[in-house]
Amino acid sequence: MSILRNEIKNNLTQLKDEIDQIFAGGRDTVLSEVTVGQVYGGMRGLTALVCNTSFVDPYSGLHVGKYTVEELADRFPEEIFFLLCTGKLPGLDFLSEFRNELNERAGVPQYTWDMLRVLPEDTHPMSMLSLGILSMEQESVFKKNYLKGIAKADYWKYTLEDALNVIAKLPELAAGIYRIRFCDGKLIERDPELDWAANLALMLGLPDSGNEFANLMRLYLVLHCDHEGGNVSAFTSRVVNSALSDLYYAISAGLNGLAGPLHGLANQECLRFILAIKEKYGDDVDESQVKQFVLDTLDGGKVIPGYGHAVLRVTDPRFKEFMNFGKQHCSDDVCYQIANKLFHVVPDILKTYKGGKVANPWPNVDAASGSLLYKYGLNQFDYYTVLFGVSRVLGFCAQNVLAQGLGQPIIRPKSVTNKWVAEKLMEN
Ligand code: FCX
Repeated sequence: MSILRNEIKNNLTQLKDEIDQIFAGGRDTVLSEVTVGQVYGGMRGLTALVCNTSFVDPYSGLHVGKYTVEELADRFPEEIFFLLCTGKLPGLDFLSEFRNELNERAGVPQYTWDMLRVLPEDTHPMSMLSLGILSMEQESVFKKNYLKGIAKADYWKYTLEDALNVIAKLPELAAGIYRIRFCDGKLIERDPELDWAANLALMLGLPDSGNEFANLMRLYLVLHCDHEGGNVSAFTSRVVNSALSDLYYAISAGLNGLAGPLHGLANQECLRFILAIKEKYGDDVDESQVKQFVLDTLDGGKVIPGYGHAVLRVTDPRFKEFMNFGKQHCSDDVCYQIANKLFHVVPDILKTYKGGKVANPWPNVDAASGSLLYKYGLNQFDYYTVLFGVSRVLGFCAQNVLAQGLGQPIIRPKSVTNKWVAEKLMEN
């Protein structure tokens, strides 16, 4: 923990220096203009936020710190959390220190399990995850200390405490939700000798769960960790935390955004899509049949899940990493093969669909991940976004710790009415 805390401190010093220099260069410099279309169009393409944990280049995809996805695919999620918070990868001594830290903080309270067990049987696992986190809110170290009175400069330290407490409990909470919702409800104990992802793999208790599945979990938790600041879940989490609502509130809120079908839920829709193709045409489905299925889906007014992106304009490098894993470990798996066939046919179809209106016809991260999870026996699609959420919490935590460390104010953009916009147009 001391390694992490010291490096966050160094990172904050550097980020503050950079901001001072930027301000000295011109606080009033215009960075971006906003059009009427953007105001009514989800603020797409409007540069109005700073996020120093990661950024998404439309053409080379996600960068965490200065590293591309390809450079990070073999790392542990714990190392990625360090990178998100500090801007650098940790040395060799970090992983064991961090494991000890998480071991001390692990353990989901009994009242959380009791609450999860009395929910209706068909409660969505994402609701369970969000509720599970929120149920622990009164444990917030930030909140307790804020009530006592703490210096603003120290907010980040207490936010980090909350972050570590949540991260330590997450694999157990997420796996427990799976066991309660889809299995016999018996929880599997964590192994303090295992890393974060391997523990999650262990506690899920899947029949095929072995080293390969633990490796898939490591990759999964690395690839979904963060996607800069403007996506629905990260932005929601940041907005909530900017009101000094503690991380439990902020994480729960971010997860609620992730649960939407245009965001994190798309991965469960992707596998459903793949299985529907398999069911209609059988295991030997060919590319022309896949193409027909895609065209029929579009004719039915539905989107092709796993394709398109608000920022990316190329094949998502995270998709490529999952497909590489599939090629290595399950190239003969039918779902993997259908995902591959979709990749061959969908982009060309979307390029001309709606007169070329689809800004990005290429696959995003969700197009591949479900088929791999399914292969290892995780066949409850409703659960997939929980895994996305476990990973994305790393990004929520890092973004909020750094924002508090930089003393960022409450977020409050100005909204206007149609009348105001119309009058503005008349003026021009
Ligand atoms: N299939 C069919 N139509 C699509 C499409 C797709 N995969 N992607 C975009 N379009 C359509 C849009 O529906 C829109 O049509 P409309 O104007 O008639 O409503 C038009 O193309 C322009 O949209 P576009 O600017 O390309 O995309 P947006 O930035 O508005 O939306 C998402 C981006 C990701 C929401 C959109 O591409 C989509 O719905 N994709 C399918 C769902 C999905 O995969 N989501 C996961 C995204 C991501 F990975 C994540 O955030 O988790």
